[in-house]
Amino acid sequence: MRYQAREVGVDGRVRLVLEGALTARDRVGVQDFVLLENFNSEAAFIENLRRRFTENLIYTYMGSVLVSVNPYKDLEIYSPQHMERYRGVSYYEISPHIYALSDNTYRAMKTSRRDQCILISGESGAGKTEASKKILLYYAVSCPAHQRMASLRDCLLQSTPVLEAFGNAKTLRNDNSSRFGKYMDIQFDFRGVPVGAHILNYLLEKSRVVHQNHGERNYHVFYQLLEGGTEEQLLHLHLDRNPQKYLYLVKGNCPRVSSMNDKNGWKALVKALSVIGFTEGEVQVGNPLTRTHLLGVDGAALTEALTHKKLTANGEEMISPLTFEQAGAARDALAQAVYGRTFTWLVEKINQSLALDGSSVIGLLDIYGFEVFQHNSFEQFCINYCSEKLQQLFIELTLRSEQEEYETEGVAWEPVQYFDNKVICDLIEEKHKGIISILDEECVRPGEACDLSFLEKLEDTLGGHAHFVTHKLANGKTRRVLGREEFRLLHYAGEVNYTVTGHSSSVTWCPGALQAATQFKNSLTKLMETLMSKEPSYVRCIKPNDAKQPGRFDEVLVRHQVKYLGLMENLRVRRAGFAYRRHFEAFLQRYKPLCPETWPVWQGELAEGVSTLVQYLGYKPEEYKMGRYLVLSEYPVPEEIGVIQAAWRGMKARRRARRRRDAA
Ligand code: AD9
Ligand code: MG
Repeated sequence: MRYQAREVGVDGRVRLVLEGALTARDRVGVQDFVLLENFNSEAAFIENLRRRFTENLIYTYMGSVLVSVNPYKDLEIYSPQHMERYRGVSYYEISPHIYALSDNTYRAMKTSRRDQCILISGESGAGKTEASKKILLYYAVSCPAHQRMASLRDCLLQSTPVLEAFGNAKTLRNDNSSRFGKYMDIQFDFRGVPVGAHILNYLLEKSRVVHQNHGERNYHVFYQLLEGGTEEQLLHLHLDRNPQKYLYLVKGNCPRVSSMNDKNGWKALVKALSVIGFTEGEVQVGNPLTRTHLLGVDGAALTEALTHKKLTANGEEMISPLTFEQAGAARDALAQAVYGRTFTWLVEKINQSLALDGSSVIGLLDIYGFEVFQHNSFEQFCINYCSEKLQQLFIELTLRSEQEEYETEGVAWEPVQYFDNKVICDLIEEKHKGIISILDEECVRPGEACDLSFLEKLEDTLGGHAHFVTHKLANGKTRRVLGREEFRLLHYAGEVNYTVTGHSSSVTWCPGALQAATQFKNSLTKLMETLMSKEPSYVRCIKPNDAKQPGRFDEVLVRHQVKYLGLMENLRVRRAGFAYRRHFEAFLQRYKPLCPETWPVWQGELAEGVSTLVQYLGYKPEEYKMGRYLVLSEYPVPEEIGVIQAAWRGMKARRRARRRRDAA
């Protein structure tokens, strides 16, 4: 008798499927793309995703990569019972889940003692932040903890509502869009108990504080405060409940979001702040952009500073009034600076409450996703640049390193071609001739730095680049019309037109971007180094539709993401080699009860033991390869679940019987 495959039902149970049997697989697809019969076909790949999505099976593996499709509805799959089900179980034994990935990463950290990281990617609204919250929840709830660690656990979990209130906002792509990047190190002690954490935040989108596009909102916290704050609090802050009364909240003309409850958001925020240890005074002043006395400055002095400028001419200082627009710009700049500092201060406070080093680390990266709007400014440029870097890291670590592993193991394979987005990363960040360098130079140029001269400089330097287009360079040959104040980048994930001039001074490139771009580039470089030093796991998030609706699977949209995420290439690399690989020792240890020659102890060479075992298990020669240290096969030992369990059960029963006999 021979099992063809195992499948995991909707109930999470494993069934062994007999050869030739018609299965539920036709309905729910395969749980690992590696098992797809037609693994070269993009249509089959998408059909598999669709089938599973329809059955509420939002997770699918591709080897050790977890692909996740946003269900846009709450699924009953994240309970403590589910956590329990995934604890200590291997990938293939139970239906794919974000908890399985969390648990495997945790165990890898414990057994290998190597730092791990989980990289979550996907475009805006694909489900990255939700995934990262589930992972955090899994570690907070299911890892062993000491009594005194209970407070750490609470701080860990409560950091999310605080950072989301101040750092997330409704955009056209996502009602709860992260407007900052977040990398969190979770520290574990040698027993695997979480003992501390540290958060690094990346470039908060500050222009949102003073300007929102139509249909978008400012940061959640403002609406939460107005909706949920007590009369007393609002009085103290001189605030009116109606958000439409505030210049900084009306621009998007969207005070309410149907999927959000601002009143509850406020309650959650206040609770979270107190758990983390903010004092009552801090909680109130923590809401910036109010009256001058709350900023702790003299009102008259501030007014003077915001409406006048100091000039030095012929060695003499002169004070001259600003125009209405200039004064507005000064006020906006101040508001953004205050908000930016408040955010940094919040992160510092949270870090203080979590500070404690452990012996190993799991890093969790949830960063803003690729986004395209009608108008894209400097901040979209940074966000999309970040997305490019993350894709580059993925390519580096999976497509490239995986192929190199076959080489090291001496296994023959057909090299897989893929699009390497390094060319776009270089276009943005290369020294002297990348966009960021040019921007920097333009911003420090004596005289009036201007957005349009920046654009001209870009044209001069990057004119011939395949991924860079402007109105002048396009010669009318492009699909979407380009304005005279725009340049277009052909990103790995799609085309984006960036406007170099802004609708207000807050969103222009020069000199507002001065240093910011270089700083951002440097912090990203550092982040990539941190991630490279750890063993990575991946969650690739896919957005099923643009309407934020449950049950809708837009094939065109999904196909586009499958393409640019490089999932087909990723699968080909997995399949070209062997999906399943284990070190000789681990393989022998696990499967030795299945073969009389290797049980209970194999005395000879490890490789020989493994060969003996696979041959005994009936593997055909083309179904496995012996590498230098690894045994690679197309599928895991099929009988793994049923037979191994039976074997171990038998062994335990025999041992019990022996003990009973000895006792007697
Ligand atoms: V952005 O780049 O920060 O704009 P994300 O982070 O990728 O984006 P997010 O996790 O915020 O997207 O998901 C968007 C919305 O989809 C959430 O607010 C939920 O309403 C919905 N979502 C995402 N994942 C899940 C899930 N596993 N279960 C239920 C989900 N709903
Ligand atoms: Mg997010």
